[in-house]
Amino acid sequence: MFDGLKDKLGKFKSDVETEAEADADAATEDSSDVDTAEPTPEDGEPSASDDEDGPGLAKKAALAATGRTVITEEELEKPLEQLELELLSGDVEMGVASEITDRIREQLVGDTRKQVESGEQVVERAIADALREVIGVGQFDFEARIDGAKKPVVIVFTGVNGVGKTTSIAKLSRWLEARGYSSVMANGDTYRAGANEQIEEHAEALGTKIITHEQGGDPAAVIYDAVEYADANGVDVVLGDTAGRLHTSNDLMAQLEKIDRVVDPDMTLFVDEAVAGQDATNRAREFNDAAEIDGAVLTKADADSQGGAAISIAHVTGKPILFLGTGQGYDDLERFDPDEIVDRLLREE
Ligand SMILES: Nc1nc2c(ncn2[C@@H]2O[C@H](COP(=O)(O)OP(=O)(O)OP(=O)(O)O)[C@@H](O)[C@H]2O)c(=O)[nH]1
Ligand SMILES: [Mg+2]
Repeated sequence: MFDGLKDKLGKFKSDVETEAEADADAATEDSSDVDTAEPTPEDGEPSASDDEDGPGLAKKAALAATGRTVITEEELEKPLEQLELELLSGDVEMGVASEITDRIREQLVGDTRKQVESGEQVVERAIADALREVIGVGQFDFEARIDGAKKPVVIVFTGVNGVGKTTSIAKLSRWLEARGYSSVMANGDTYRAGANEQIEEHAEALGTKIITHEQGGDPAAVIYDAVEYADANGVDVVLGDTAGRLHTSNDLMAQLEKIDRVVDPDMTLFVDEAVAGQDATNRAREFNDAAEIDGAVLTKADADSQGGAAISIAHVTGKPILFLGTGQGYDDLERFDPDEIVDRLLREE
């Protein structure tokens, strides 16, 4: 999963190592006659060997002799620049790429490494911390939110056509059922021919109640009916589908705004596919502007994607990715866990 990103991060790790080692070697050769007993200048004044770029070679040698060394900003510059370019080419949004590299720089520059912890571990920790900060934006406990909310909890799904909204609704119905919550689906996609039949098939396979109106009907009215059904029948969650395409994208946004106004959902989840990369990130921003989202579902994480959308969407919208779609089956839905994603991205195989 997200192999493009994984490769790029791995390359950065080894780039920094190579730079740091080359400099450390130079330092040891250059300063065999320096007193290596004291790693830092006693009086806090810059030592004679310090230059504008940070600790001088003599000081690095001194630190190395005591089992400690520092990574300088200079050593990091090239690999960081390279990483930023690689992230951009891997569909990471520009602001997110510089946020990641800034955080890594901040954490690594001047970091005093102990020999017990290899340089690689220090670099890996810096990357992990930076990624976790960026992709963990806004995370909340989805199940706890469902549990604590007044029933029925109304969730509306938005996103462009073909990204996996309807499939994700079906998967979430299964996910909720497994945790003891009943649900009703509402087909707010009254635009596309065949939309009713498609969602009805899912409902039948899952044994979930489905509310539909005729094609061309008012989507807000369908979801509203489902809320009334849920109210009357003690159903916990309403899962409202929406059209992915109307005559124009302005019509689509206006329709979503109307649903938002009329139904006033407890949560709006934006759905997009990992394979759409930067486009998915841009759409997340656009949809969030039209009908504020509470979180995102990133589908097709099983298909070969760079991973840029997975690490950009939360930072760009301020709303977390809550679920990953990992296949076409009803059970192919995972909670998006930032720690787990970071582990996967940095794990060596
Ligand atoms: N591999 C894979 N395929 C998926 C995933 N989620 C959805 N799909 C497939 O993507 C296709 C489109 O899914 P839909 O759920 O119909 O997409 P939609 O957003 O409802 O599309 P519209 O109703 O046209 O707007 C289907 O063939 C799904 O099986 C996923 O996580 N992984
Ligand atoms: Mg659909």
